[in-house]
Amino acid sequence: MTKDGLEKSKAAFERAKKSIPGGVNSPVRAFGAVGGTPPFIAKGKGARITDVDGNEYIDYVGSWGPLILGHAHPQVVEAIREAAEDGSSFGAPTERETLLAEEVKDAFPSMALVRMVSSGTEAVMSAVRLARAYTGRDKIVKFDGCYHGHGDYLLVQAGSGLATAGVASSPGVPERTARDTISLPFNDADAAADCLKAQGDRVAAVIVEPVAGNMGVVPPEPGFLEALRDLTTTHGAVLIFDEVITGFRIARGGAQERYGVTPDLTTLGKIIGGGLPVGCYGGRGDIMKGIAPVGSVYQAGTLSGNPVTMAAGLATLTELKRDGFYDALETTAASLEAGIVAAAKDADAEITTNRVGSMMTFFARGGTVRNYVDAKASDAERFAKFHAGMLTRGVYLAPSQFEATFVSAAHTEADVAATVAAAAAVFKEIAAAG
Ligand code: KE4
Repeated sequence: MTKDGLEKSKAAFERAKKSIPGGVNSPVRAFGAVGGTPPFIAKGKGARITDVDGNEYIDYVGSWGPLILGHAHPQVVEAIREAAEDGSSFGAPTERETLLAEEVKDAFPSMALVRMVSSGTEAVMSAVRLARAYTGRDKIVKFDGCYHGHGDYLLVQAGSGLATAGVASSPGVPERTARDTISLPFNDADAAADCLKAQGDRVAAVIVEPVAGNMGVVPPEPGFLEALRDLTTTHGAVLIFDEVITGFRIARGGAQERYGVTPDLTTLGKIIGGGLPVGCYGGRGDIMKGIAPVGSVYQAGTLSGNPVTMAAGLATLTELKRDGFYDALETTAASLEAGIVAAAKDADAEITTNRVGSMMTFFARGGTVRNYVDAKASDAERFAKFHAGMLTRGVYLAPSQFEATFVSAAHTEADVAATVAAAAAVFKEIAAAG
């Protein structure tokens, strides 16, 4: 490492800022929440990434979820090469799109019909438009701390009163758009019941991350998802599971397999593209038939179903079907959680850990974290110190308290041991600094 090991990244960051807002193509990458210079990554292999200064890190971001197999998996690289040599895009139907759609349907039986798009945002925007067309209603119910991409009507946070119209969470989103979105506390089935009782006949859809990943990992409490299922059925609203993170992550069939609750529509992304740009939405045939060209709900995309992306996704999903894949992932993830928890205890560092399968979050606070209010009560400064300490010890964590730590099939017990040792040192360092 050079002086502070990031000289080339610093130069790269300054240069990038001259051409790209904030020097990044997605805000969280700028390390705003944790400070310091974001390492510019040169390459990745398996569970490790290397920055432009030659520093190597054990990677727990995994491109924010897609890389469940780790970086540059041989099968995925070969599939991309082979597909690319036949042409990168045609804007015409190809058989690989059907093959990936069939793989998705096999894992998600609730998805009778599937439409591929190029991002999770696009998948969610399309699913919401479809739900509004299907019901003839305008209102959308979401949950505080859940993120569903940057579509206007989902960049909305809770309004002043519970179940009242939401307020835009970004400039540029018209208030009249935000007014149709209601944001309720996650894990609050009573609030959802009250909301739908009062205005259920105007609600087109309830959309939820069935396991929240965007306020940090927050699992659904027993009965919460079941309550949303019952309420949406009773009031004729469409239940949308946003499984962009959880799909193929916490089980091959995502949260709906793990918790046994079946939504009307599902959105996917990330893992199904094997690291290439992708999104997809699908669900009940009677709803999906509303989509053009069968129905009149318009949605389109130049690179939707891109053959190279489909090839990367197919190679990835094929690996996930290997016997014992998720059992092995669970073993590694459980080992990491136990090690970090023990290290924190040893150093009298107060943390709360939420984990579902190979996605987890270590909150810089004690007690329980069951919703966004709890998550926001974490000690942001202590998290930032932990993040920085881990980075200098070669462990690359998400640069935000409100994200997930992802374990991949490429992480080894040795990686876990090295990570836990780094955490033990950082917890002690923070404690000693007072
Ligand atoms: P994309 O448009 O970024 O592909 O997907 C949007 C999206 C939709 N739904 C859920 C549950 C999501 O988590 C996301 C995107 N996730 C974030 C990180 N939590 C992407 C990282 C980023 O914004 O840079």
